[in-house]
Order: sequence, then structure tokens, then C-alpha cells
Amino acid sequence: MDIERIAVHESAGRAFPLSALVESLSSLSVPVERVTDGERYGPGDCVVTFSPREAFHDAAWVHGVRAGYDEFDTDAYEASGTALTNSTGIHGDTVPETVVGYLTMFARRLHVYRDQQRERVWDHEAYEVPFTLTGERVCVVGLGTIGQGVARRADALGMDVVGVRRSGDPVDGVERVYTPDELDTAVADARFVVLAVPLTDATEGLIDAGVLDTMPEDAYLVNVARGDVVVEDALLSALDDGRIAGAAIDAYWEEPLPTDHPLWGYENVVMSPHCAAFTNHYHEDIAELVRENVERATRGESLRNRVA
Ligand code: NDP
Ligand code: 7N6
Repeated sequence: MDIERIAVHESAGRAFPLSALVESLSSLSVPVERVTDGERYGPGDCVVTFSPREAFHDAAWVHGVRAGYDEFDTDAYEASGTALTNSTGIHGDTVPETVVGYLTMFARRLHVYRDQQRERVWDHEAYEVPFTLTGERVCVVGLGTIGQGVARRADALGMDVVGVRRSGDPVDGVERVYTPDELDTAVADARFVVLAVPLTDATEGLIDAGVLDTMPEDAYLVNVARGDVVVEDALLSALDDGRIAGAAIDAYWEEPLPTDHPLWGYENVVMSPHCAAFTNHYHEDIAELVRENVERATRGESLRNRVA
């Protein structure tokens, strides 16, 4: 693959300032340009993008700046012979740190006190409500870059960590790794269920009414994966009926979430606008992946993180 240009698509601006990535890639011997919709691509182009566009199928290689590539039509990439790479591997600190934040908020009731601060209310939760993370069980569904980052941190906090992954292979700090067919058993005794799986045919609707019913009534669901991994109505019903204690959500069924969506209204739901991975060095992490793959392409080697 002969890369003659890196085209940084405007959609990548959702994750970092485009100029920062262009600057970080400036050491490459190929030109790096910002491009907008309407641009045409050819066999010497690598496109760096947040979102898919049909025009990209004319390029040699497309790099998605997200780990999730569920919005990309991998069959179309296979058909056109355009390589597609993703950004799995760079979210091992950001998203897990955000998850630890959610867990801590719920255990130590920080979300309640932040809400009260706005109203200048001096009050504390009832004696039996606050708890410690130490000794509580977290079930991490998906034990890749993010899941392992969550597991390591939870283990360091003295939590009892179990998890679910396709392979069932063991993970440091995870007491028991279940396979997807054992999901109900895995979540049954968990105080927290953290979703860190990709959105695929196998994971769409994975967390349905049955799984939410199986979770203990004092359990919290954390979704940093994709909205459609959770059945929307099932989550809202479980919250309405008090069948789970609450939820922290970073990924939604529709984004931005409409302002009249019921999820906004729950005091026991912590919401972040799909920014669990945001960090001021995101452009550097992407640049490193792109630089490595430009070098690999030049040497005729296979691309890292190739997904189609
Ligand atoms: P990885 O590919 O590193 O890990 C994915 C994990 O999910 C693997 O452990 C894999 O199992 C497991 N898995 C896949 N299918 C299933 C299944 N059917 N049942 C149970 N486990 C399954 O991905 P990342 O950790 O980098 O990212 C995970 C997802 O998180 C992304 O695809 C993306 O959708 C989302 N994400 C969200 C972000 C945010 O800002 N909120 C930021 C980054 C990612 P195995 O190890 O056995 O293969
Ligand atoms: C944006 C990260 C992913 O899949 O959903 C996340 O990587 C988005 C900075």
C-alpha cells in the first residue's frame, strides 16, 4: 500500500481539534490535509475520520478514531478492498477512570450532594444508604482494553471482580471469567454491572428485561459501550419499578439524546454525553496509531487494528 496523503476528515473534530492531529502527524513524509465532505479520494489516500462516508471506499485505507466501528459497513470495505482500522487500545485509562468515578459517585453518594449543592441544601443521605466499594462485586461485561482497565482499578480498590468475555480466558485481577452464555450467573450477585463490549449482532439488546431482573435490586448498571447493547424500554422500566438501584450512562440509543427523553429525569441516573474517553491527548494517541500504520504500510506489513 503506497500512502501519498493523509486526509483528516472534519468529523474527527468531534474527538480533538483537527489542527492538533495535523501538527502531530507533521513528522510524516506524506502530506497531511484537513478535508470536508465533497472531497474525492484515490488509491494513495488514508482517511482519518470519526464517521463513515461512502466516498471513503475509494481510498486505500480508512482509520476510525473510535474503538467502536459499528457505524462502518465492513462488507462494503471488504468489497472495495479499502482497509479499515479502528482505535482499540487507546482507551485503557480514560474510560476506566470515568467508570471508577461513576462507581464512587454511587457508593459515596456524590451525585446526590452535587445536586444538593445547586440548591444550597445541607443534608446527608440516610445512615443505611452510603457504602464502600471495598468488598462489593463488579461484573465487567467485555474484558478488552476498557474492561481490563476497569477490572484492574476495581481490584486495586478492594472490589470483588468478575467478568464476561467471548473467549472466557483469564484476566489478571478478575476472580472468575464467564462466557456470554453465563451472563445471568455473572450478574446475579453483582453490585455493579459495567458494559464494555462492542456493539455487534451478538451484543445488540444483550441487557434486556431478563438480565435486569436477574441483577440484584441494589445493583447499578454502567454503560460505556453503545446504547443499543441495552434494551431502552427495559432499562426505563427497571428504573421506574426500582428493579435496579440506578445507572450511569455514557452511550445512548440516539445521540445527542433528545431533551425530552425520560432518562434525563432520574435522580439515580448519572449521565455523561458520550465523553468517557475524552482527554487532552487524544490526538496524540491517534497520531501514534496512524504513524505506526503508515510505517507498516510502507514496509508492506499488515496494519495494526485492521477490522476490514
Ligand atoms: P476490545 O476489543 O479491546 O474489547 C472488547 C471486549 O468485548 C473483549 O473482551 C471481547 O471478548 C468482548 N466481547 C465481544 N463480544 C462479546 C460478547 N458477545 N459477549 C461478551 N463479551 C464480548 O474493545 P475496547 O475495550 O477498546 O472497547 C469496547 C467498546 O467500548 C468499543 O467497541 C466501543 O463500542 C466502546 N467504547 C466506548 C467509548 C466511550 O467513549 N464511551 C470509548 C471507547 C470504546 P474477547 O476478549 O474474548 O474477544
Ligand atoms: C470518542 C471515543 C469509541 O468507540 O465511543 C468511543 O472509541 C468514542 C473520543
